[in-house]
Amino acid sequence: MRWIIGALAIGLFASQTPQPSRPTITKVRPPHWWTPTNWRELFLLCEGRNLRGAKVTSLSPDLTVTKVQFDADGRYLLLWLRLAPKAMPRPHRLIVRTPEGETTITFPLHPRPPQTVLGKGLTENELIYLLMPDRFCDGDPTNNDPKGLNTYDRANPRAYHGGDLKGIRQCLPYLRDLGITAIWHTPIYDNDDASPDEYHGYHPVDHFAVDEHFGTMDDYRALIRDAHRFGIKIVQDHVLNHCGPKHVWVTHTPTPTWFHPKMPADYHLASLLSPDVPVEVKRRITDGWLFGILPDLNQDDLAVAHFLIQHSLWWLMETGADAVRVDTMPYMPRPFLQRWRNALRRELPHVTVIGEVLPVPPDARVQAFFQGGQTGYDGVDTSFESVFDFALAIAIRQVFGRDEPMGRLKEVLDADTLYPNPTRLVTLLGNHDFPRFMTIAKPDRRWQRLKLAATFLLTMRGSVQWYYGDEIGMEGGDDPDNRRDFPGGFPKDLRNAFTPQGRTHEENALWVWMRQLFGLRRQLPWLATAPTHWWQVEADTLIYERRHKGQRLFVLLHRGAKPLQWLLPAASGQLVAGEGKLWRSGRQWHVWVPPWGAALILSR
Ligand SMILES: [Ca+2]
Ligand SMILES: [Ca+2]
Ligand SMILES: [Ca+2]
Ligand SMILES: [Ca+2]
Repeated sequence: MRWIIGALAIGLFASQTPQPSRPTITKVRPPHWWTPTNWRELFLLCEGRNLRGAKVTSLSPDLTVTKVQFDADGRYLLLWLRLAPKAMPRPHRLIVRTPEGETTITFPLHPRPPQTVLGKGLTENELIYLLMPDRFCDGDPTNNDPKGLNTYDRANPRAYHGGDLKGIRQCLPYLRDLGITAIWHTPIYDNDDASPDEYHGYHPVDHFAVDEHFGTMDDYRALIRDAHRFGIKIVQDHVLNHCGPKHVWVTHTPTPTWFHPKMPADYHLASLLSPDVPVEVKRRITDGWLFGILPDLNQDDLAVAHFLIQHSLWWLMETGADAVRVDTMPYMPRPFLQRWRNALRRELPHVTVIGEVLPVPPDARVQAFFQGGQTGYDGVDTSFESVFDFALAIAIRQVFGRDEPMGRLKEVLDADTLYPNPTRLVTLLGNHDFPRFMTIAKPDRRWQRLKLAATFLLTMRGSVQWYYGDEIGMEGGDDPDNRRDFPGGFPKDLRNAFTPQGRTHEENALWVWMRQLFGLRRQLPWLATAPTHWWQVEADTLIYERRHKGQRLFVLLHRGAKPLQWLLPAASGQLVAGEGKLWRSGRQWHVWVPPWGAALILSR
């Protein structure tokens, strides 16, 4: 009797769920690719059920299956394909078979977009405006709590505030009027739907989707299309080092070596510079989990490396973005960085990249080690055009914000010999990881301090990155206070600082000054690359000249108690910006600059 009951029970179970172990596939990453492409060894990470033991057959002559892997739980199928050089742009079918059944993967190859809509890359003279999509402008209040999970709370600095891609698009005229030439936005990957504190986008749970709070892929493409029409380029923010703590990979890893074992990261980046530092010490930097919580991807696992390289190619091909900013660059193995960079160049020769290399304390040697154009002791040339110049940023903040002697700026610039290409550095006053300049500046003369700092930044070598809201002197302490909402970008805001009427007198004066500096910079693009001649370097006075083919720009920055007087070492001159005076007596030109003033004089 007992065996009959047992058989009945099995029979009942089987009838409730017919074919209990038939293979299914719910997600394929990347979801599609392009043809023709130079990236022809394609890796598909397929998610589903009952995939253990699967065999895969291609029904397309354009796709050859070269390797099939799966995890012990049958949750992932890791599929390696070779694309024919002239593969047809159409859906291609693959059959996945296990002894229990079969399923089909339909994998589309899209026609490769024409070169005219693909990324143009950044020039040396780019003026890059950094913004956080959640904190700039809310163009669509209907997506503010898209899943009804209470992720939206403007009173909570660690929650979504409603900013989105439509909002950025609406503000393009503002950015064009200000005079910037590119936007770098922090990541828009789908982050965990239930975690309000992931408003920043750096914790992807799906590398191939736009977060619901920011809009859709169509919204993003519309933003890029319009930005390009305005002459504004787009810099994407790619996170290659880690994924979000809530990623499904954390509980079900696709391969046993997908992540490094959990251990807190070491942040002493200078250890990477020396061949003598033991490998184990360096691996604590490259293999550790940032803040002890960010799942650290193992780029030495070939599947991980392919996944990440493809994800970068995919976003660039899909959207036509112009450049990539790479998050937490030194925390990844350098051979991988080189490989990633070269793969991008082969597919998209014009796209440029900027690495975030942020040594604490500031260290130009570490920044230089990661810039491309030189081969390190490890045999690696990262080939990254640009890294941020945090060493100079810290010095500018200390000098103009905290009264350190101005000579410190020259000292930092004297280290330019370390860099393969100092004019490709990206300079800045701060970003979303630093307290705002206005907040760290001494309370006396804060507006003049910011004005002088910005004048130095915009008249020195390198590309410039500007943090949203600094043009109206926004305040903010440590993260997340430094990520306040741009006033006027959000429903019920009491004022709109996107318009002159919505700014205070001081805010507007700074805004107008910034527009003038950005304009000057576009008018004299050689400021990014020209040599610097130092005329006067004192604690409270800095006079330097940038020279290019018969044009000379003299920059006088002065914060002494008395006005500055100086004889212009040129036969003529024109005050192009600033509150100084310039007059001629006999054959001499005299310059006068008031305390806490700046004067920019152009001679031809
Ligand atoms: Ca919104
Ligand atoms: Ca989602
Ligand atoms: Ca989400
Ligand atoms: Ca790492």
